[in-house]
Amino acid sequence: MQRDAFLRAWTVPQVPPPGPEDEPTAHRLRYRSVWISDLHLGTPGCRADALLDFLRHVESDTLFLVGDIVDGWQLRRHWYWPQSHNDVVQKLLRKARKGTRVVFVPGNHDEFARRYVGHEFGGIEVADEWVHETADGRRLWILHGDLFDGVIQCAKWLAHVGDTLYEFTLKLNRHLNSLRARMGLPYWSLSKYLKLKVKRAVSFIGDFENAVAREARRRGMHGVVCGHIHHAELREIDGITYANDGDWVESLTALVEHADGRLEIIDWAQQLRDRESQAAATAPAVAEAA
Ligand SMILES: [Mn+2]
Repeated sequence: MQRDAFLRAWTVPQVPPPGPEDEPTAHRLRYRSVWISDLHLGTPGCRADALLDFLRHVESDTLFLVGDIVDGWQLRRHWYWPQSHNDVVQKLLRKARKGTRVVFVPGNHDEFARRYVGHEFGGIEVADEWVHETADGRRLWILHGDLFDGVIQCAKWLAHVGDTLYEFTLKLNRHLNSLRARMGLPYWSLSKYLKLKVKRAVSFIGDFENAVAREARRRGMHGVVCGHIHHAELREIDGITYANDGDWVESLTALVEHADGRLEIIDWAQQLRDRESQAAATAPAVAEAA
């Protein structure tokens, strides 16, 4: 035994070996439960690389896949399945094999999986919905959430582009109305019309959240966890905990339960940005040392 090597092991910060991805890393996070949904594997929109990074860093006793995991709708129209999407599936199966309880609650885009409710494949349990008890004894109803869609969903996209679109329509409105004036037509506000649409889309999110929370209360739950609307949220609605784990197309978010039952939304896009800026900050120091 080299004494120097022994001492170094205690005094020099340990850098994890650049081994296989599944080796423990320095940034490993551990939670009691993790909820992710709306991965939309099988579509170019899925941020599989960020998701893989998340799955490599985050461990949990239970992992809930809250629907729209594989996008069967888009795959039927157009086959898109790159290696990274395969890696995500492999990673999920591996977690199930290594002792994580993985529960899959199908959504509308992977409704084909609803046929397998009550079964399991590769250690992943499939269920229509689920009731999870937190470490502090709260009962959470888990579902994808598509059952609560209103008819105004078609206007949903407007909520995302709202502001930019609004500025643009103001401009367009001016041109349109000078044209209308020349044609002898009365003033008509395009921006007002669209703003109403955007407002309706924003209220769709609110309506959805209220409807889900109301149903959770009716079922005697303390809270509800869902996905579907790609809008991460964690708040109280009339005494019911409403939690939405977001998505892995735009927001790159997950919901986690800490060991004491506390819930939190994890923003992995922010994680990645932090790590990037950290790497940029330490890069010159490394160069100096070399
Ligand atoms: Mn959905």
